[in-house]
Amino acid sequence: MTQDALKDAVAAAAIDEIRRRLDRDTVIGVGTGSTANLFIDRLAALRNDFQGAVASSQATAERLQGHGIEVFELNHVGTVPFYIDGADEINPRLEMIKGGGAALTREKIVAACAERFICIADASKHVTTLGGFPLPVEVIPMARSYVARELVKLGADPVYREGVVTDNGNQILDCYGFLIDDPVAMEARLNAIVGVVTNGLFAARGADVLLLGTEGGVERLE
Ligand code: ABF
Repeated sequence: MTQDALKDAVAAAAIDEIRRRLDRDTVIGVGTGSTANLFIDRLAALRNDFQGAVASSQATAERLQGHGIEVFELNHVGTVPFYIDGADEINPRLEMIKGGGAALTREKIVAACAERFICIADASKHVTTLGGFPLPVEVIPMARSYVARELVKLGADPVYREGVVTDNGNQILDCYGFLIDDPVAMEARLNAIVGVVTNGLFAARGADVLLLGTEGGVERLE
């Protein structure tokens, strides 16, 4: 199976996971990236079964709207029962690295509001230890060099993702070479650097369910 076929299989599994729990008042959280896009495309068929969605990026909002799904501002929404999103890496404790698509801050905010985070990923994302994928850190532009120096002190090799401006008007440093043996502690440590908006570790609030696309079928880990 191709990686795209595995992504589509988990998108379909996510639809199965939520479809019986939707009602006309439900607003769901929807993530960003190619796996999330496949989920959005399948969600279109259910558009009359729920109220709408909160989007983790402008790109996702536009794709949802293109399918006739209403997009709500998070501040106007009460409970978000589900947040469905991909990941760049996920470990057996369902802690993740996210942000390869530069949408990490809004993803983390919507995830924080969600009762259940359903991660959809192909098998290549499943790792024993996080850190093979460079860890994205969103920074206030004027703090970029300062934050980079602080990241070097922590053992990383940060690289400025040139030409990328986040939906929040900020910049991204991709941290290579980090040893992430304690993701919860590392997430908090990075958040404490002045000028950091968000880092791509989703460990304090990881996923609740992982739908993992493998050659043998979709595995459900909780
Ligand atoms: C988002 O999409 C990100 O946090 C992550 O960077 C990425 C995963 O991308 P894809 O689904 O395209 O592999 O969820």
